[in-house]
Amino acid sequence: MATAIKKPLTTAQFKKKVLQHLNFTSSQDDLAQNPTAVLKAVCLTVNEVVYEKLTETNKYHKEHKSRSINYLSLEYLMGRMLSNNLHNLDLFDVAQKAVASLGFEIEDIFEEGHDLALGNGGLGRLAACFLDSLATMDFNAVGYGIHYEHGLFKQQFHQGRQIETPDEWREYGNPWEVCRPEAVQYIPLFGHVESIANNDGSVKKVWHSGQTIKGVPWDVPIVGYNSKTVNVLRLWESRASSHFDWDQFNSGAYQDAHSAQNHAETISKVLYPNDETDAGKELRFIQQYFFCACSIKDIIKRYQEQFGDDWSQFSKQVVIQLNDTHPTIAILELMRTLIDEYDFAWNDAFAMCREIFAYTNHTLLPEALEKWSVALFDRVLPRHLEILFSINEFFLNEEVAKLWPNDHQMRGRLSIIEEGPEKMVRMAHLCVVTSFKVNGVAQIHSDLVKSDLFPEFNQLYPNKLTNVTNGVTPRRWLKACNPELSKLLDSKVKTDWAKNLSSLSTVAKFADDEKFQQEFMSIKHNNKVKLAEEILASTGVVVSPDAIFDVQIKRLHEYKRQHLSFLHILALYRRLLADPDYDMHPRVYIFGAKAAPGYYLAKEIIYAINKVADKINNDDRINGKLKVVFMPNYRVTLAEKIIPAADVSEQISTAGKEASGTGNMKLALNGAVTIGTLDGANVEIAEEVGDDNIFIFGNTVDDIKALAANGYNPYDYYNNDEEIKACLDWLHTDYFTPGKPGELSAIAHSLLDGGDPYRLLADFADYAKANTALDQAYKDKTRWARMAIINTAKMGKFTSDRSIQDYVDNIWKLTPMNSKN
Ligand code: NBY
Repeated sequence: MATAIKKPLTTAQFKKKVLQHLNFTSSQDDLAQNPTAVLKAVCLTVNEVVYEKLTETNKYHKEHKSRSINYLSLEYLMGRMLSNNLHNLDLFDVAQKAVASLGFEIEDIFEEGHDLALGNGGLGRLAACFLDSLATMDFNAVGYGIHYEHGLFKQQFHQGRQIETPDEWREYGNPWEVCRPEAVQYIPLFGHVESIANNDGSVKKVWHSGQTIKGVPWDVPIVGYNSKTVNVLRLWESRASSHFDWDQFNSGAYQDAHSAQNHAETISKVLYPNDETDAGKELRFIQQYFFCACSIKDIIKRYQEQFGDDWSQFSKQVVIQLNDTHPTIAILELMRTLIDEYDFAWNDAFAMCREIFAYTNHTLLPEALEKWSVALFDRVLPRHLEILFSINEFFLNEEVAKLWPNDHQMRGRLSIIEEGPEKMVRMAHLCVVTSFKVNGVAQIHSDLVKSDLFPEFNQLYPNKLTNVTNGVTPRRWLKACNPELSKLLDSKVKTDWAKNLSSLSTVAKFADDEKFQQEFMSIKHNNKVKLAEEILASTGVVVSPDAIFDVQIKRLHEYKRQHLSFLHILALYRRLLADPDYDMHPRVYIFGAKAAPGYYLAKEIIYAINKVADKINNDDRINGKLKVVFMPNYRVTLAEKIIPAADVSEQISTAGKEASGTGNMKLALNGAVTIGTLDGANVEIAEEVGDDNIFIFGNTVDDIKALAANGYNPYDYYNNDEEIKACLDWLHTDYFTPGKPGELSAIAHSLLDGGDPYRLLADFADYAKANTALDQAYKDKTRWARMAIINTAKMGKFTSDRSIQDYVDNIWKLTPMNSKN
């Protein structure tokens, strides 16, 4: 380690502080009974170090007038914070010893912590990884988000069906966050716009709002790994602007006085649980605006504290990254503020916005591309709508018309407003028009953004569309979650691989070293033993750590094709029933996935997997060769347990549908071998590990396009493949749902009469073949060990530090702390 930061506390000092907090902050005397109190005391102890570093970080950036990146995201999937913060501050062993001397195992203390689950899936977790990298690399960054009272719902299974219960992550407080009343903001909503004529003939617009909401910021510190930085994640909570209407109260309308408060507080109450569909609900729109307005006001306030009314430095000081289109209203809010509150000319305000905003696209799925009705805009944000129209007018008349004169079709296609029975605002178009850079999240995805999603925009703005391949933080996703493997890597790699992940490539030279292979695979085995215990505890199913642990963990969605794996499991089961000696290494299929509560087929897929699992796991005829478990309540903390124990990583989306994937990176980093399609970041993973160390199968993006062009008919596969036919027919029987035939029919129906929109049947045979090859490879222990080691060794590209460096070099143009010239 080149420049290790000094350990901030000794074990004795740490223990003393923990005891002080137990005594004076929590008034706890009976320690042994109360691991929760110990957790809190440990967090408060860590906070003493964290807040001191935060103050230093702020001081440095003020003095040096550092340009800042402001990351706007409706979602942050942070998971638990303690273990990560201890690792990043190099206090892990200190805390472990201190806690042990109080009679506790540090892991048991971690188990008391709640996940901060303020996100749905990949997009929210990416934001969390990026914050970790930004702090680790000493960049001046603020994450802005919403302080949801309830994060993503908790999932239970009742007789195989998903049941959602509310997430109460801060029912008893969150030790990491601090409220910042001094930075409260007031946000206007509704009302009307008045036009006032100025003496010079121009018109001044005044927005008379109908309601004001208070935004209260909560700061969560983000601790860099072995760095000088602690940044903040600032989360906005909505409150009624005046807590109580005393006039109403005094006139006897007690209930009404409360209702305004309830209405205001509803805004930050709950995270919308849809991962790939636009909810289209008014409350969601207000959430987005509330959060954007608070964040823009805060960014301006921070700027003005340093530069006062001099706007000349604003775009040099500030860059804003929009994490998908969800925070797009921030663009309109900045325009409105500059024009209406600071008297900017329209052109100057627009030019400024075009220097400040950049947008990341995370999906090509049409149902995920956000649209809001013009009518809703008009009711909630009348002034913003006017500004939006003015941007559209400029765009169509000054830019579209120049390149495509008199082309009405083109105007209609590119317009920010979609005409139709109900006029809609295309949020992505507003983003592309106003941002200076637009990026996709893996090379193949960014290429498709250019060629299929926004080809005309790419013509109009030739250098705007670009790629930044996603990454994951190796601190959480290797160092903290897989301590044994980390130690082994420490022994072989001289530099600090957690900060320089490419240095792991040196372990590739041990890929054929018998001793190293043994050490590597015995760590995997130990991790599998631990996961097997967890599986038994959460599902009641006994699994053998000698079996292949085959993992598919991600949100449940048809395009991710959990049901392709499910269909293949049925096929394997059928082969085993036909021939109990069927040659296959025992395999445990491990699923983890939440379905959006309103997504019918996703929930049917969960049910079907659970029902088939019940049958298979209790069938003595197949000699335990096949097991299937669906672990409930998949979340960051569960991922941290599953990933180190995975042998196989299932990344089997329909080519062209998964923008990137990030679980694929985490699993490969921990030595799992991917079976996957040429989709998202799988393509780049294959490039890094080489064809011998990954199982690629299925139709490519071009093949998938050709299938559609030739008139895709799923019945062709059904009628010509006896195995497909038998498995689909099986679903209509009561074999898996005794006495209730047809309970699993929905899947078969969607694949046949539903047209198989995600082309499962077209990929089935090749998937089955790849699985056979995988099975053969696993049986050769040396070969498999080599593959697993190469996967870990070659993941250097996929650290989120590299993603952040790409953003910094190509989009944000930041300078880190202490590297000023
Ligand atoms: O973003 C995911 C992509 O599917 C995945 O391929 C990629 O690796 C990851 C990070 O770039 N997208 C995702 O997680 N999206 C959402 O969670 C999401 C949430 C809300 C809405 C849409 C998508 N929404 O419309 O409200």
